[in-house]
Amino acid sequence: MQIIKYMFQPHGDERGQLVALEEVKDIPFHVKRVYFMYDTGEGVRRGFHAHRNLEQILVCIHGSCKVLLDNGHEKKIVPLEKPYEGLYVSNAMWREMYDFSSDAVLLVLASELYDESDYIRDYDEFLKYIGENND
Ligand code: T46
Repeated sequence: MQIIKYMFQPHGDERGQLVALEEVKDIPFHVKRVYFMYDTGEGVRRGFHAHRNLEQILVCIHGSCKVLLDNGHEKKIVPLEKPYEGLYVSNAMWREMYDFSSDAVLLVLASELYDESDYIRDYDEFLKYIGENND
């Protein structure tokens, strides 16, 4: 499984750092939705689902967390520790986010609007979906 991590360009000067993200140019899709999570309790794991039709970029803009990606054949753990790195998460990819530092803010740029029917929340159903669509 190939992990795609984008290293964004920080524009730094004596005032500090600034990262600008433009759809299509810095992000490989049109961004229809932005959300973020924070105040994530110790030991919490989130996610536990895949999407049928959604591309996302995850950026831990403060603090740190880990993301487990699972394509149904292989699992990889990706630490997110820098505000200028973005993890690309394709459709048909099971994801779990965990090991949030107490100050973590995880920003997500998404290619589609929120749609509960796009979620696959059952792992066996995910494996079936992979077998029918990706193999
Ligand atoms: C994903 C990972 C990385 C909304 O109303 N609109 C939204 O756009 C989102 C994302 C969520 N919600 C509501 C639905 C739930 O009542 O917020 C609540 C928490 O969402 P959820 O339990 O799905 O959160 P996570 O952290 O498990 O997953 C989220 C995204 O849902 C998911 O697409 O890839 O972050």
